[in-house]
Amino acid sequence: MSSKQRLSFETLNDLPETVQRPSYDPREVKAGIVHLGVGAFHRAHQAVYLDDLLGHDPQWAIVGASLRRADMRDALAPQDDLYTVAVRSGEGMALRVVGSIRAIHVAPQDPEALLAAMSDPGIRIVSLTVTEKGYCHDPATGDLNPEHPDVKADLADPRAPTSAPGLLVEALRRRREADIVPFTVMPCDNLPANGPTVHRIMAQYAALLDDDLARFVEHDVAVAGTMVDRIVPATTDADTAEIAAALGLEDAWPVVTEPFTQWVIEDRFPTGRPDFGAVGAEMVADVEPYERMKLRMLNGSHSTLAYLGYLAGYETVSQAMADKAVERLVRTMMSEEVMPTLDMLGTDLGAYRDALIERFHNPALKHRTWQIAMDGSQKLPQRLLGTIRDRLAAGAPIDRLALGVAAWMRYVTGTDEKGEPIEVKDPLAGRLKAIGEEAGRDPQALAKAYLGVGDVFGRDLKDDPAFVEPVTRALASLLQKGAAATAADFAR
Ligand code: CS2
Repeated sequence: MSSKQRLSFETLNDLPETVQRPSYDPREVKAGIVHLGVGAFHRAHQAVYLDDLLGHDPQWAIVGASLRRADMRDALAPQDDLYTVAVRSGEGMALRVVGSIRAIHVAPQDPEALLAAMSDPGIRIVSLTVTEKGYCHDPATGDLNPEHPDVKADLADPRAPTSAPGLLVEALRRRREADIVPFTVMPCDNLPANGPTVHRIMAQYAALLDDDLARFVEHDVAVAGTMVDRIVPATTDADTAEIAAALGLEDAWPVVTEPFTQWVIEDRFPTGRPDFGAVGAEMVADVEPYERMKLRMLNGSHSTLAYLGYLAGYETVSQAMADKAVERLVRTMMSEEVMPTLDMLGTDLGAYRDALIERFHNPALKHRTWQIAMDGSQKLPQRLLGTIRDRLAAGAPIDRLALGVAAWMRYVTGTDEKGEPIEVKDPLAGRLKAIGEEAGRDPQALAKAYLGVGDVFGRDLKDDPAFVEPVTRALASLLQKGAAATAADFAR
């Protein structure tokens, strides 16, 4: 770092006038929420809504936790947990310093401190962004995976858990024992039906410990599902340097995002909640239609763009979108294959699609295809396969969706079109690579081998010719012609 001063309580007043800063005194607020998974997404999304909220209600500050690494805590602690959100668009960069996160725990270093925070009567919500794989479930069924190594470790030592289900259930058990009302759990990850899914995973975990605890988790704990949306690429060193120059202060880990933000929350908080509606969140009785729309339209397109785009040699989403064939492919996939599966009364899906296309084009966001390609085995079911199942049930074609699936298969073989290795990040990466090596480059054999991965495809799809044939055709084209030419063919 250079000799510039660090962002902190002390230096808040030195910021340029153009930088928005907390409208409240971050030293005076009270914690009401524990958040598991203080990554870039949480800091650019929920923490920003709460930063707005603290201006009129100081009892909802966030105590954050990292479930694996200490790097976020180490970066933010010397700056009083303040950090910058940089909103990038064609119009430039708008900066804002956020103060809603008031502490960060590192679970593996001190699980007791985190559990104590979660058991504090002042905490009424525990929210999560731990990514799809953080829930330790089987992505095809949505059930807890009792064989998951973190789950096994927590079951062996349930009072000192480190997994998300383990921490939630242990904290709820402690509250119950101490006669403190349970917190409401609020998952903010891109899981299908994230409320019911997380509730089920917690109850299944609890059932492996004690039936009575499982009944309590099932009946006396509320889980509020949410739909969250904001594109937040990983911060680069160039971003950090540019932001420091604009602030006149060092910020070790700012976040970069787009202007758009959306948060839809199921209104199910029996023990109290902030007035989320006052700061722009939408409170609804049933969040599932919103989640389905967002997962299938935005994230389904994103994953397709990630695999096809990466294979075609595009480093970022906006570069892939600048290829007219790719843009057309994504647009027609949404219009013809995804939108007919959605039942969104009162929402103009065409306008939603057009807005997504515009967001994907944002040239100021360097959102790497490789970043979105991560953890595909955990993402595919809710992003593409649910849509595909609905289309198959309706006897409707799925060619473009099948191309998305085939592009994932081609990607996880671990070798790109030039024969260079791809750094595949996925909990199943090793297995997926081995499958690719064993099956070779015959499209039929390769598709068949990948379709046998039950954690992703379940048991129903691999024997359905209406699914297997288009996937195999698309994979054959990817292997023979490459991603760019295949996208052009499928865009027609
Ligand atoms: C992306 C999402 O990385 C990914 O898988 O598809 O993080 C996406 O940017 C967000 O869901 C947007 O709300």
